[in-house]
Amino acid sequence: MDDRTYTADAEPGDHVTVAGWVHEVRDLGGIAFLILRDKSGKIQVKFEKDEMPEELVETGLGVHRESVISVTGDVEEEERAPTGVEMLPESVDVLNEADAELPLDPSGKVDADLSTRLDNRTLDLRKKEVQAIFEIRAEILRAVREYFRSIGSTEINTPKIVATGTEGGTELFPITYFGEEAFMNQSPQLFKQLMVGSGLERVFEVGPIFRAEEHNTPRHLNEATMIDFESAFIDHEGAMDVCEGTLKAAYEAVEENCADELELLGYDDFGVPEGDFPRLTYEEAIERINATGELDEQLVYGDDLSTEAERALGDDVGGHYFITDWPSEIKPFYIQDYEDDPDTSKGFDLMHPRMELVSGGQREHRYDALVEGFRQQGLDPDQFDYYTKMFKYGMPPHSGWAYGVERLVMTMLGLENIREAVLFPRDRQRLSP
Ligand code: ATP
Ligand code: AMO
Repeated sequence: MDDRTYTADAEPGDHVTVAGWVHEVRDLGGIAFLILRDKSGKIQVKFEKDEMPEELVETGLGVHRESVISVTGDVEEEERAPTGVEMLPESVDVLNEADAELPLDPSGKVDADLSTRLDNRTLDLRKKEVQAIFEIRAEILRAVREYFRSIGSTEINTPKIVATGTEGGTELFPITYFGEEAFMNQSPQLFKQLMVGSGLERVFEVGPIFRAEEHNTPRHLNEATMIDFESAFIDHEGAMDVCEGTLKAAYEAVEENCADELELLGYDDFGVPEGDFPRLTYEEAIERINATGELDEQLVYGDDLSTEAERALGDDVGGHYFITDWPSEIKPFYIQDYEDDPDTSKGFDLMHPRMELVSGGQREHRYDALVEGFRQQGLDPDQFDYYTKMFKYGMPPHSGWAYGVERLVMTMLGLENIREAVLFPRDRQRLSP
């Protein structure tokens, strides 16, 4: 592809061209070192002022930090060099000189706040420990796709410009679509359900969702990535099995394939969650939360769980767990209720001790009950005709769920802020870069 050698592959005795960024220049007088950095690592380039052409030394040592250069020369063993080898340059090409003043120090010697880092994400991502987050994110998505394929699930892509919301009207971003009102999609929910009624039966999607969340929090984004799963002929218990399997597959892959990245992030005890995740009913969950005595006010049946309540329960359980059997009225119209207990739904959440990771459930597949569900939530079923009518032509019983990718990365790596798990986060204050 290209004829440069990665710094990590440069062996003593080789004659190579390496290319990358000027990490550091150290001038000790008669001798000077330039540290060149590329994706694979770093290499020391030695300049001996009395023995090398003046022009070469001037070019090599005059270049600003973070400039892009390529260096050609011999590689030699050198015990005192940081990596045990160094290069003796024959030529140095400055491919693009960087400004002398940088808005962010990629060597990490000078701390920067998150906002400065996000404003200069390109420079921020020159730090190995920041890169590590995105290598791990990529590995999670690879592993999850492999897991889905292993259980016979087909990857789909559904529209992101849509006519209706699904997860509550207030969080929609409206747009104009050739003079008509349209919205950015909040969730692939209705489309993935339509696909279980197609010949595909079992599907997944990794894609963006858009939500006009009112507040700035460390765990909400206005554009997030979701891993959605939906399958015909499984109930909510079966969906939880797949949900748990997906999480474990992601953790196992990271443990197996991202040792270097985990080390950079300071993990020496990264563990794959073990055992079956507890499945608490909503009723058990609120009893347990009340029993912790952590809340100022006791929860009563029907309350949604506040952040404090989630934390109290998370501390009490101490690992991942499901909350099942939510009151029907706090779950969306597409979740099915128990036949013998219509006030209780087959919806569930997967929780990490710090926050919610997944919502899911068994879906209402019976046309009449579905349309009634719309009415009960104050939605006009006619607006959703494109969706509901397919329930008249052979829609199987089905279940599914969705993970927020950034929350998965954040909780797996113990990140303080969800923005650290996205390249270019969108929040109330941030529309660029
Ligand atoms: P999702 O939005 O996907 O449902 P979530 O973690 O926000 O995930 P919710 O059930 O909506 O789950 O909210 C749980 C709690 O989190 C709420 O009771 C509230 O205390 C807090 N919370 C949710 N959204 C916000 C927000 N935008 N700003 C501040 N706090 C919020
Ligand atoms: P829900 O709205 O709970 O469910 O979203 C599923 C998961 O997506 C993540 N998530 C977010 N992450 C960051 N910022 C946000 N603003 C944000 N909103 C959601 C969370 C959450 O648990 N259609 C259902 C899923 C289903 O039933 O299949 C849905 O969208 O991790």
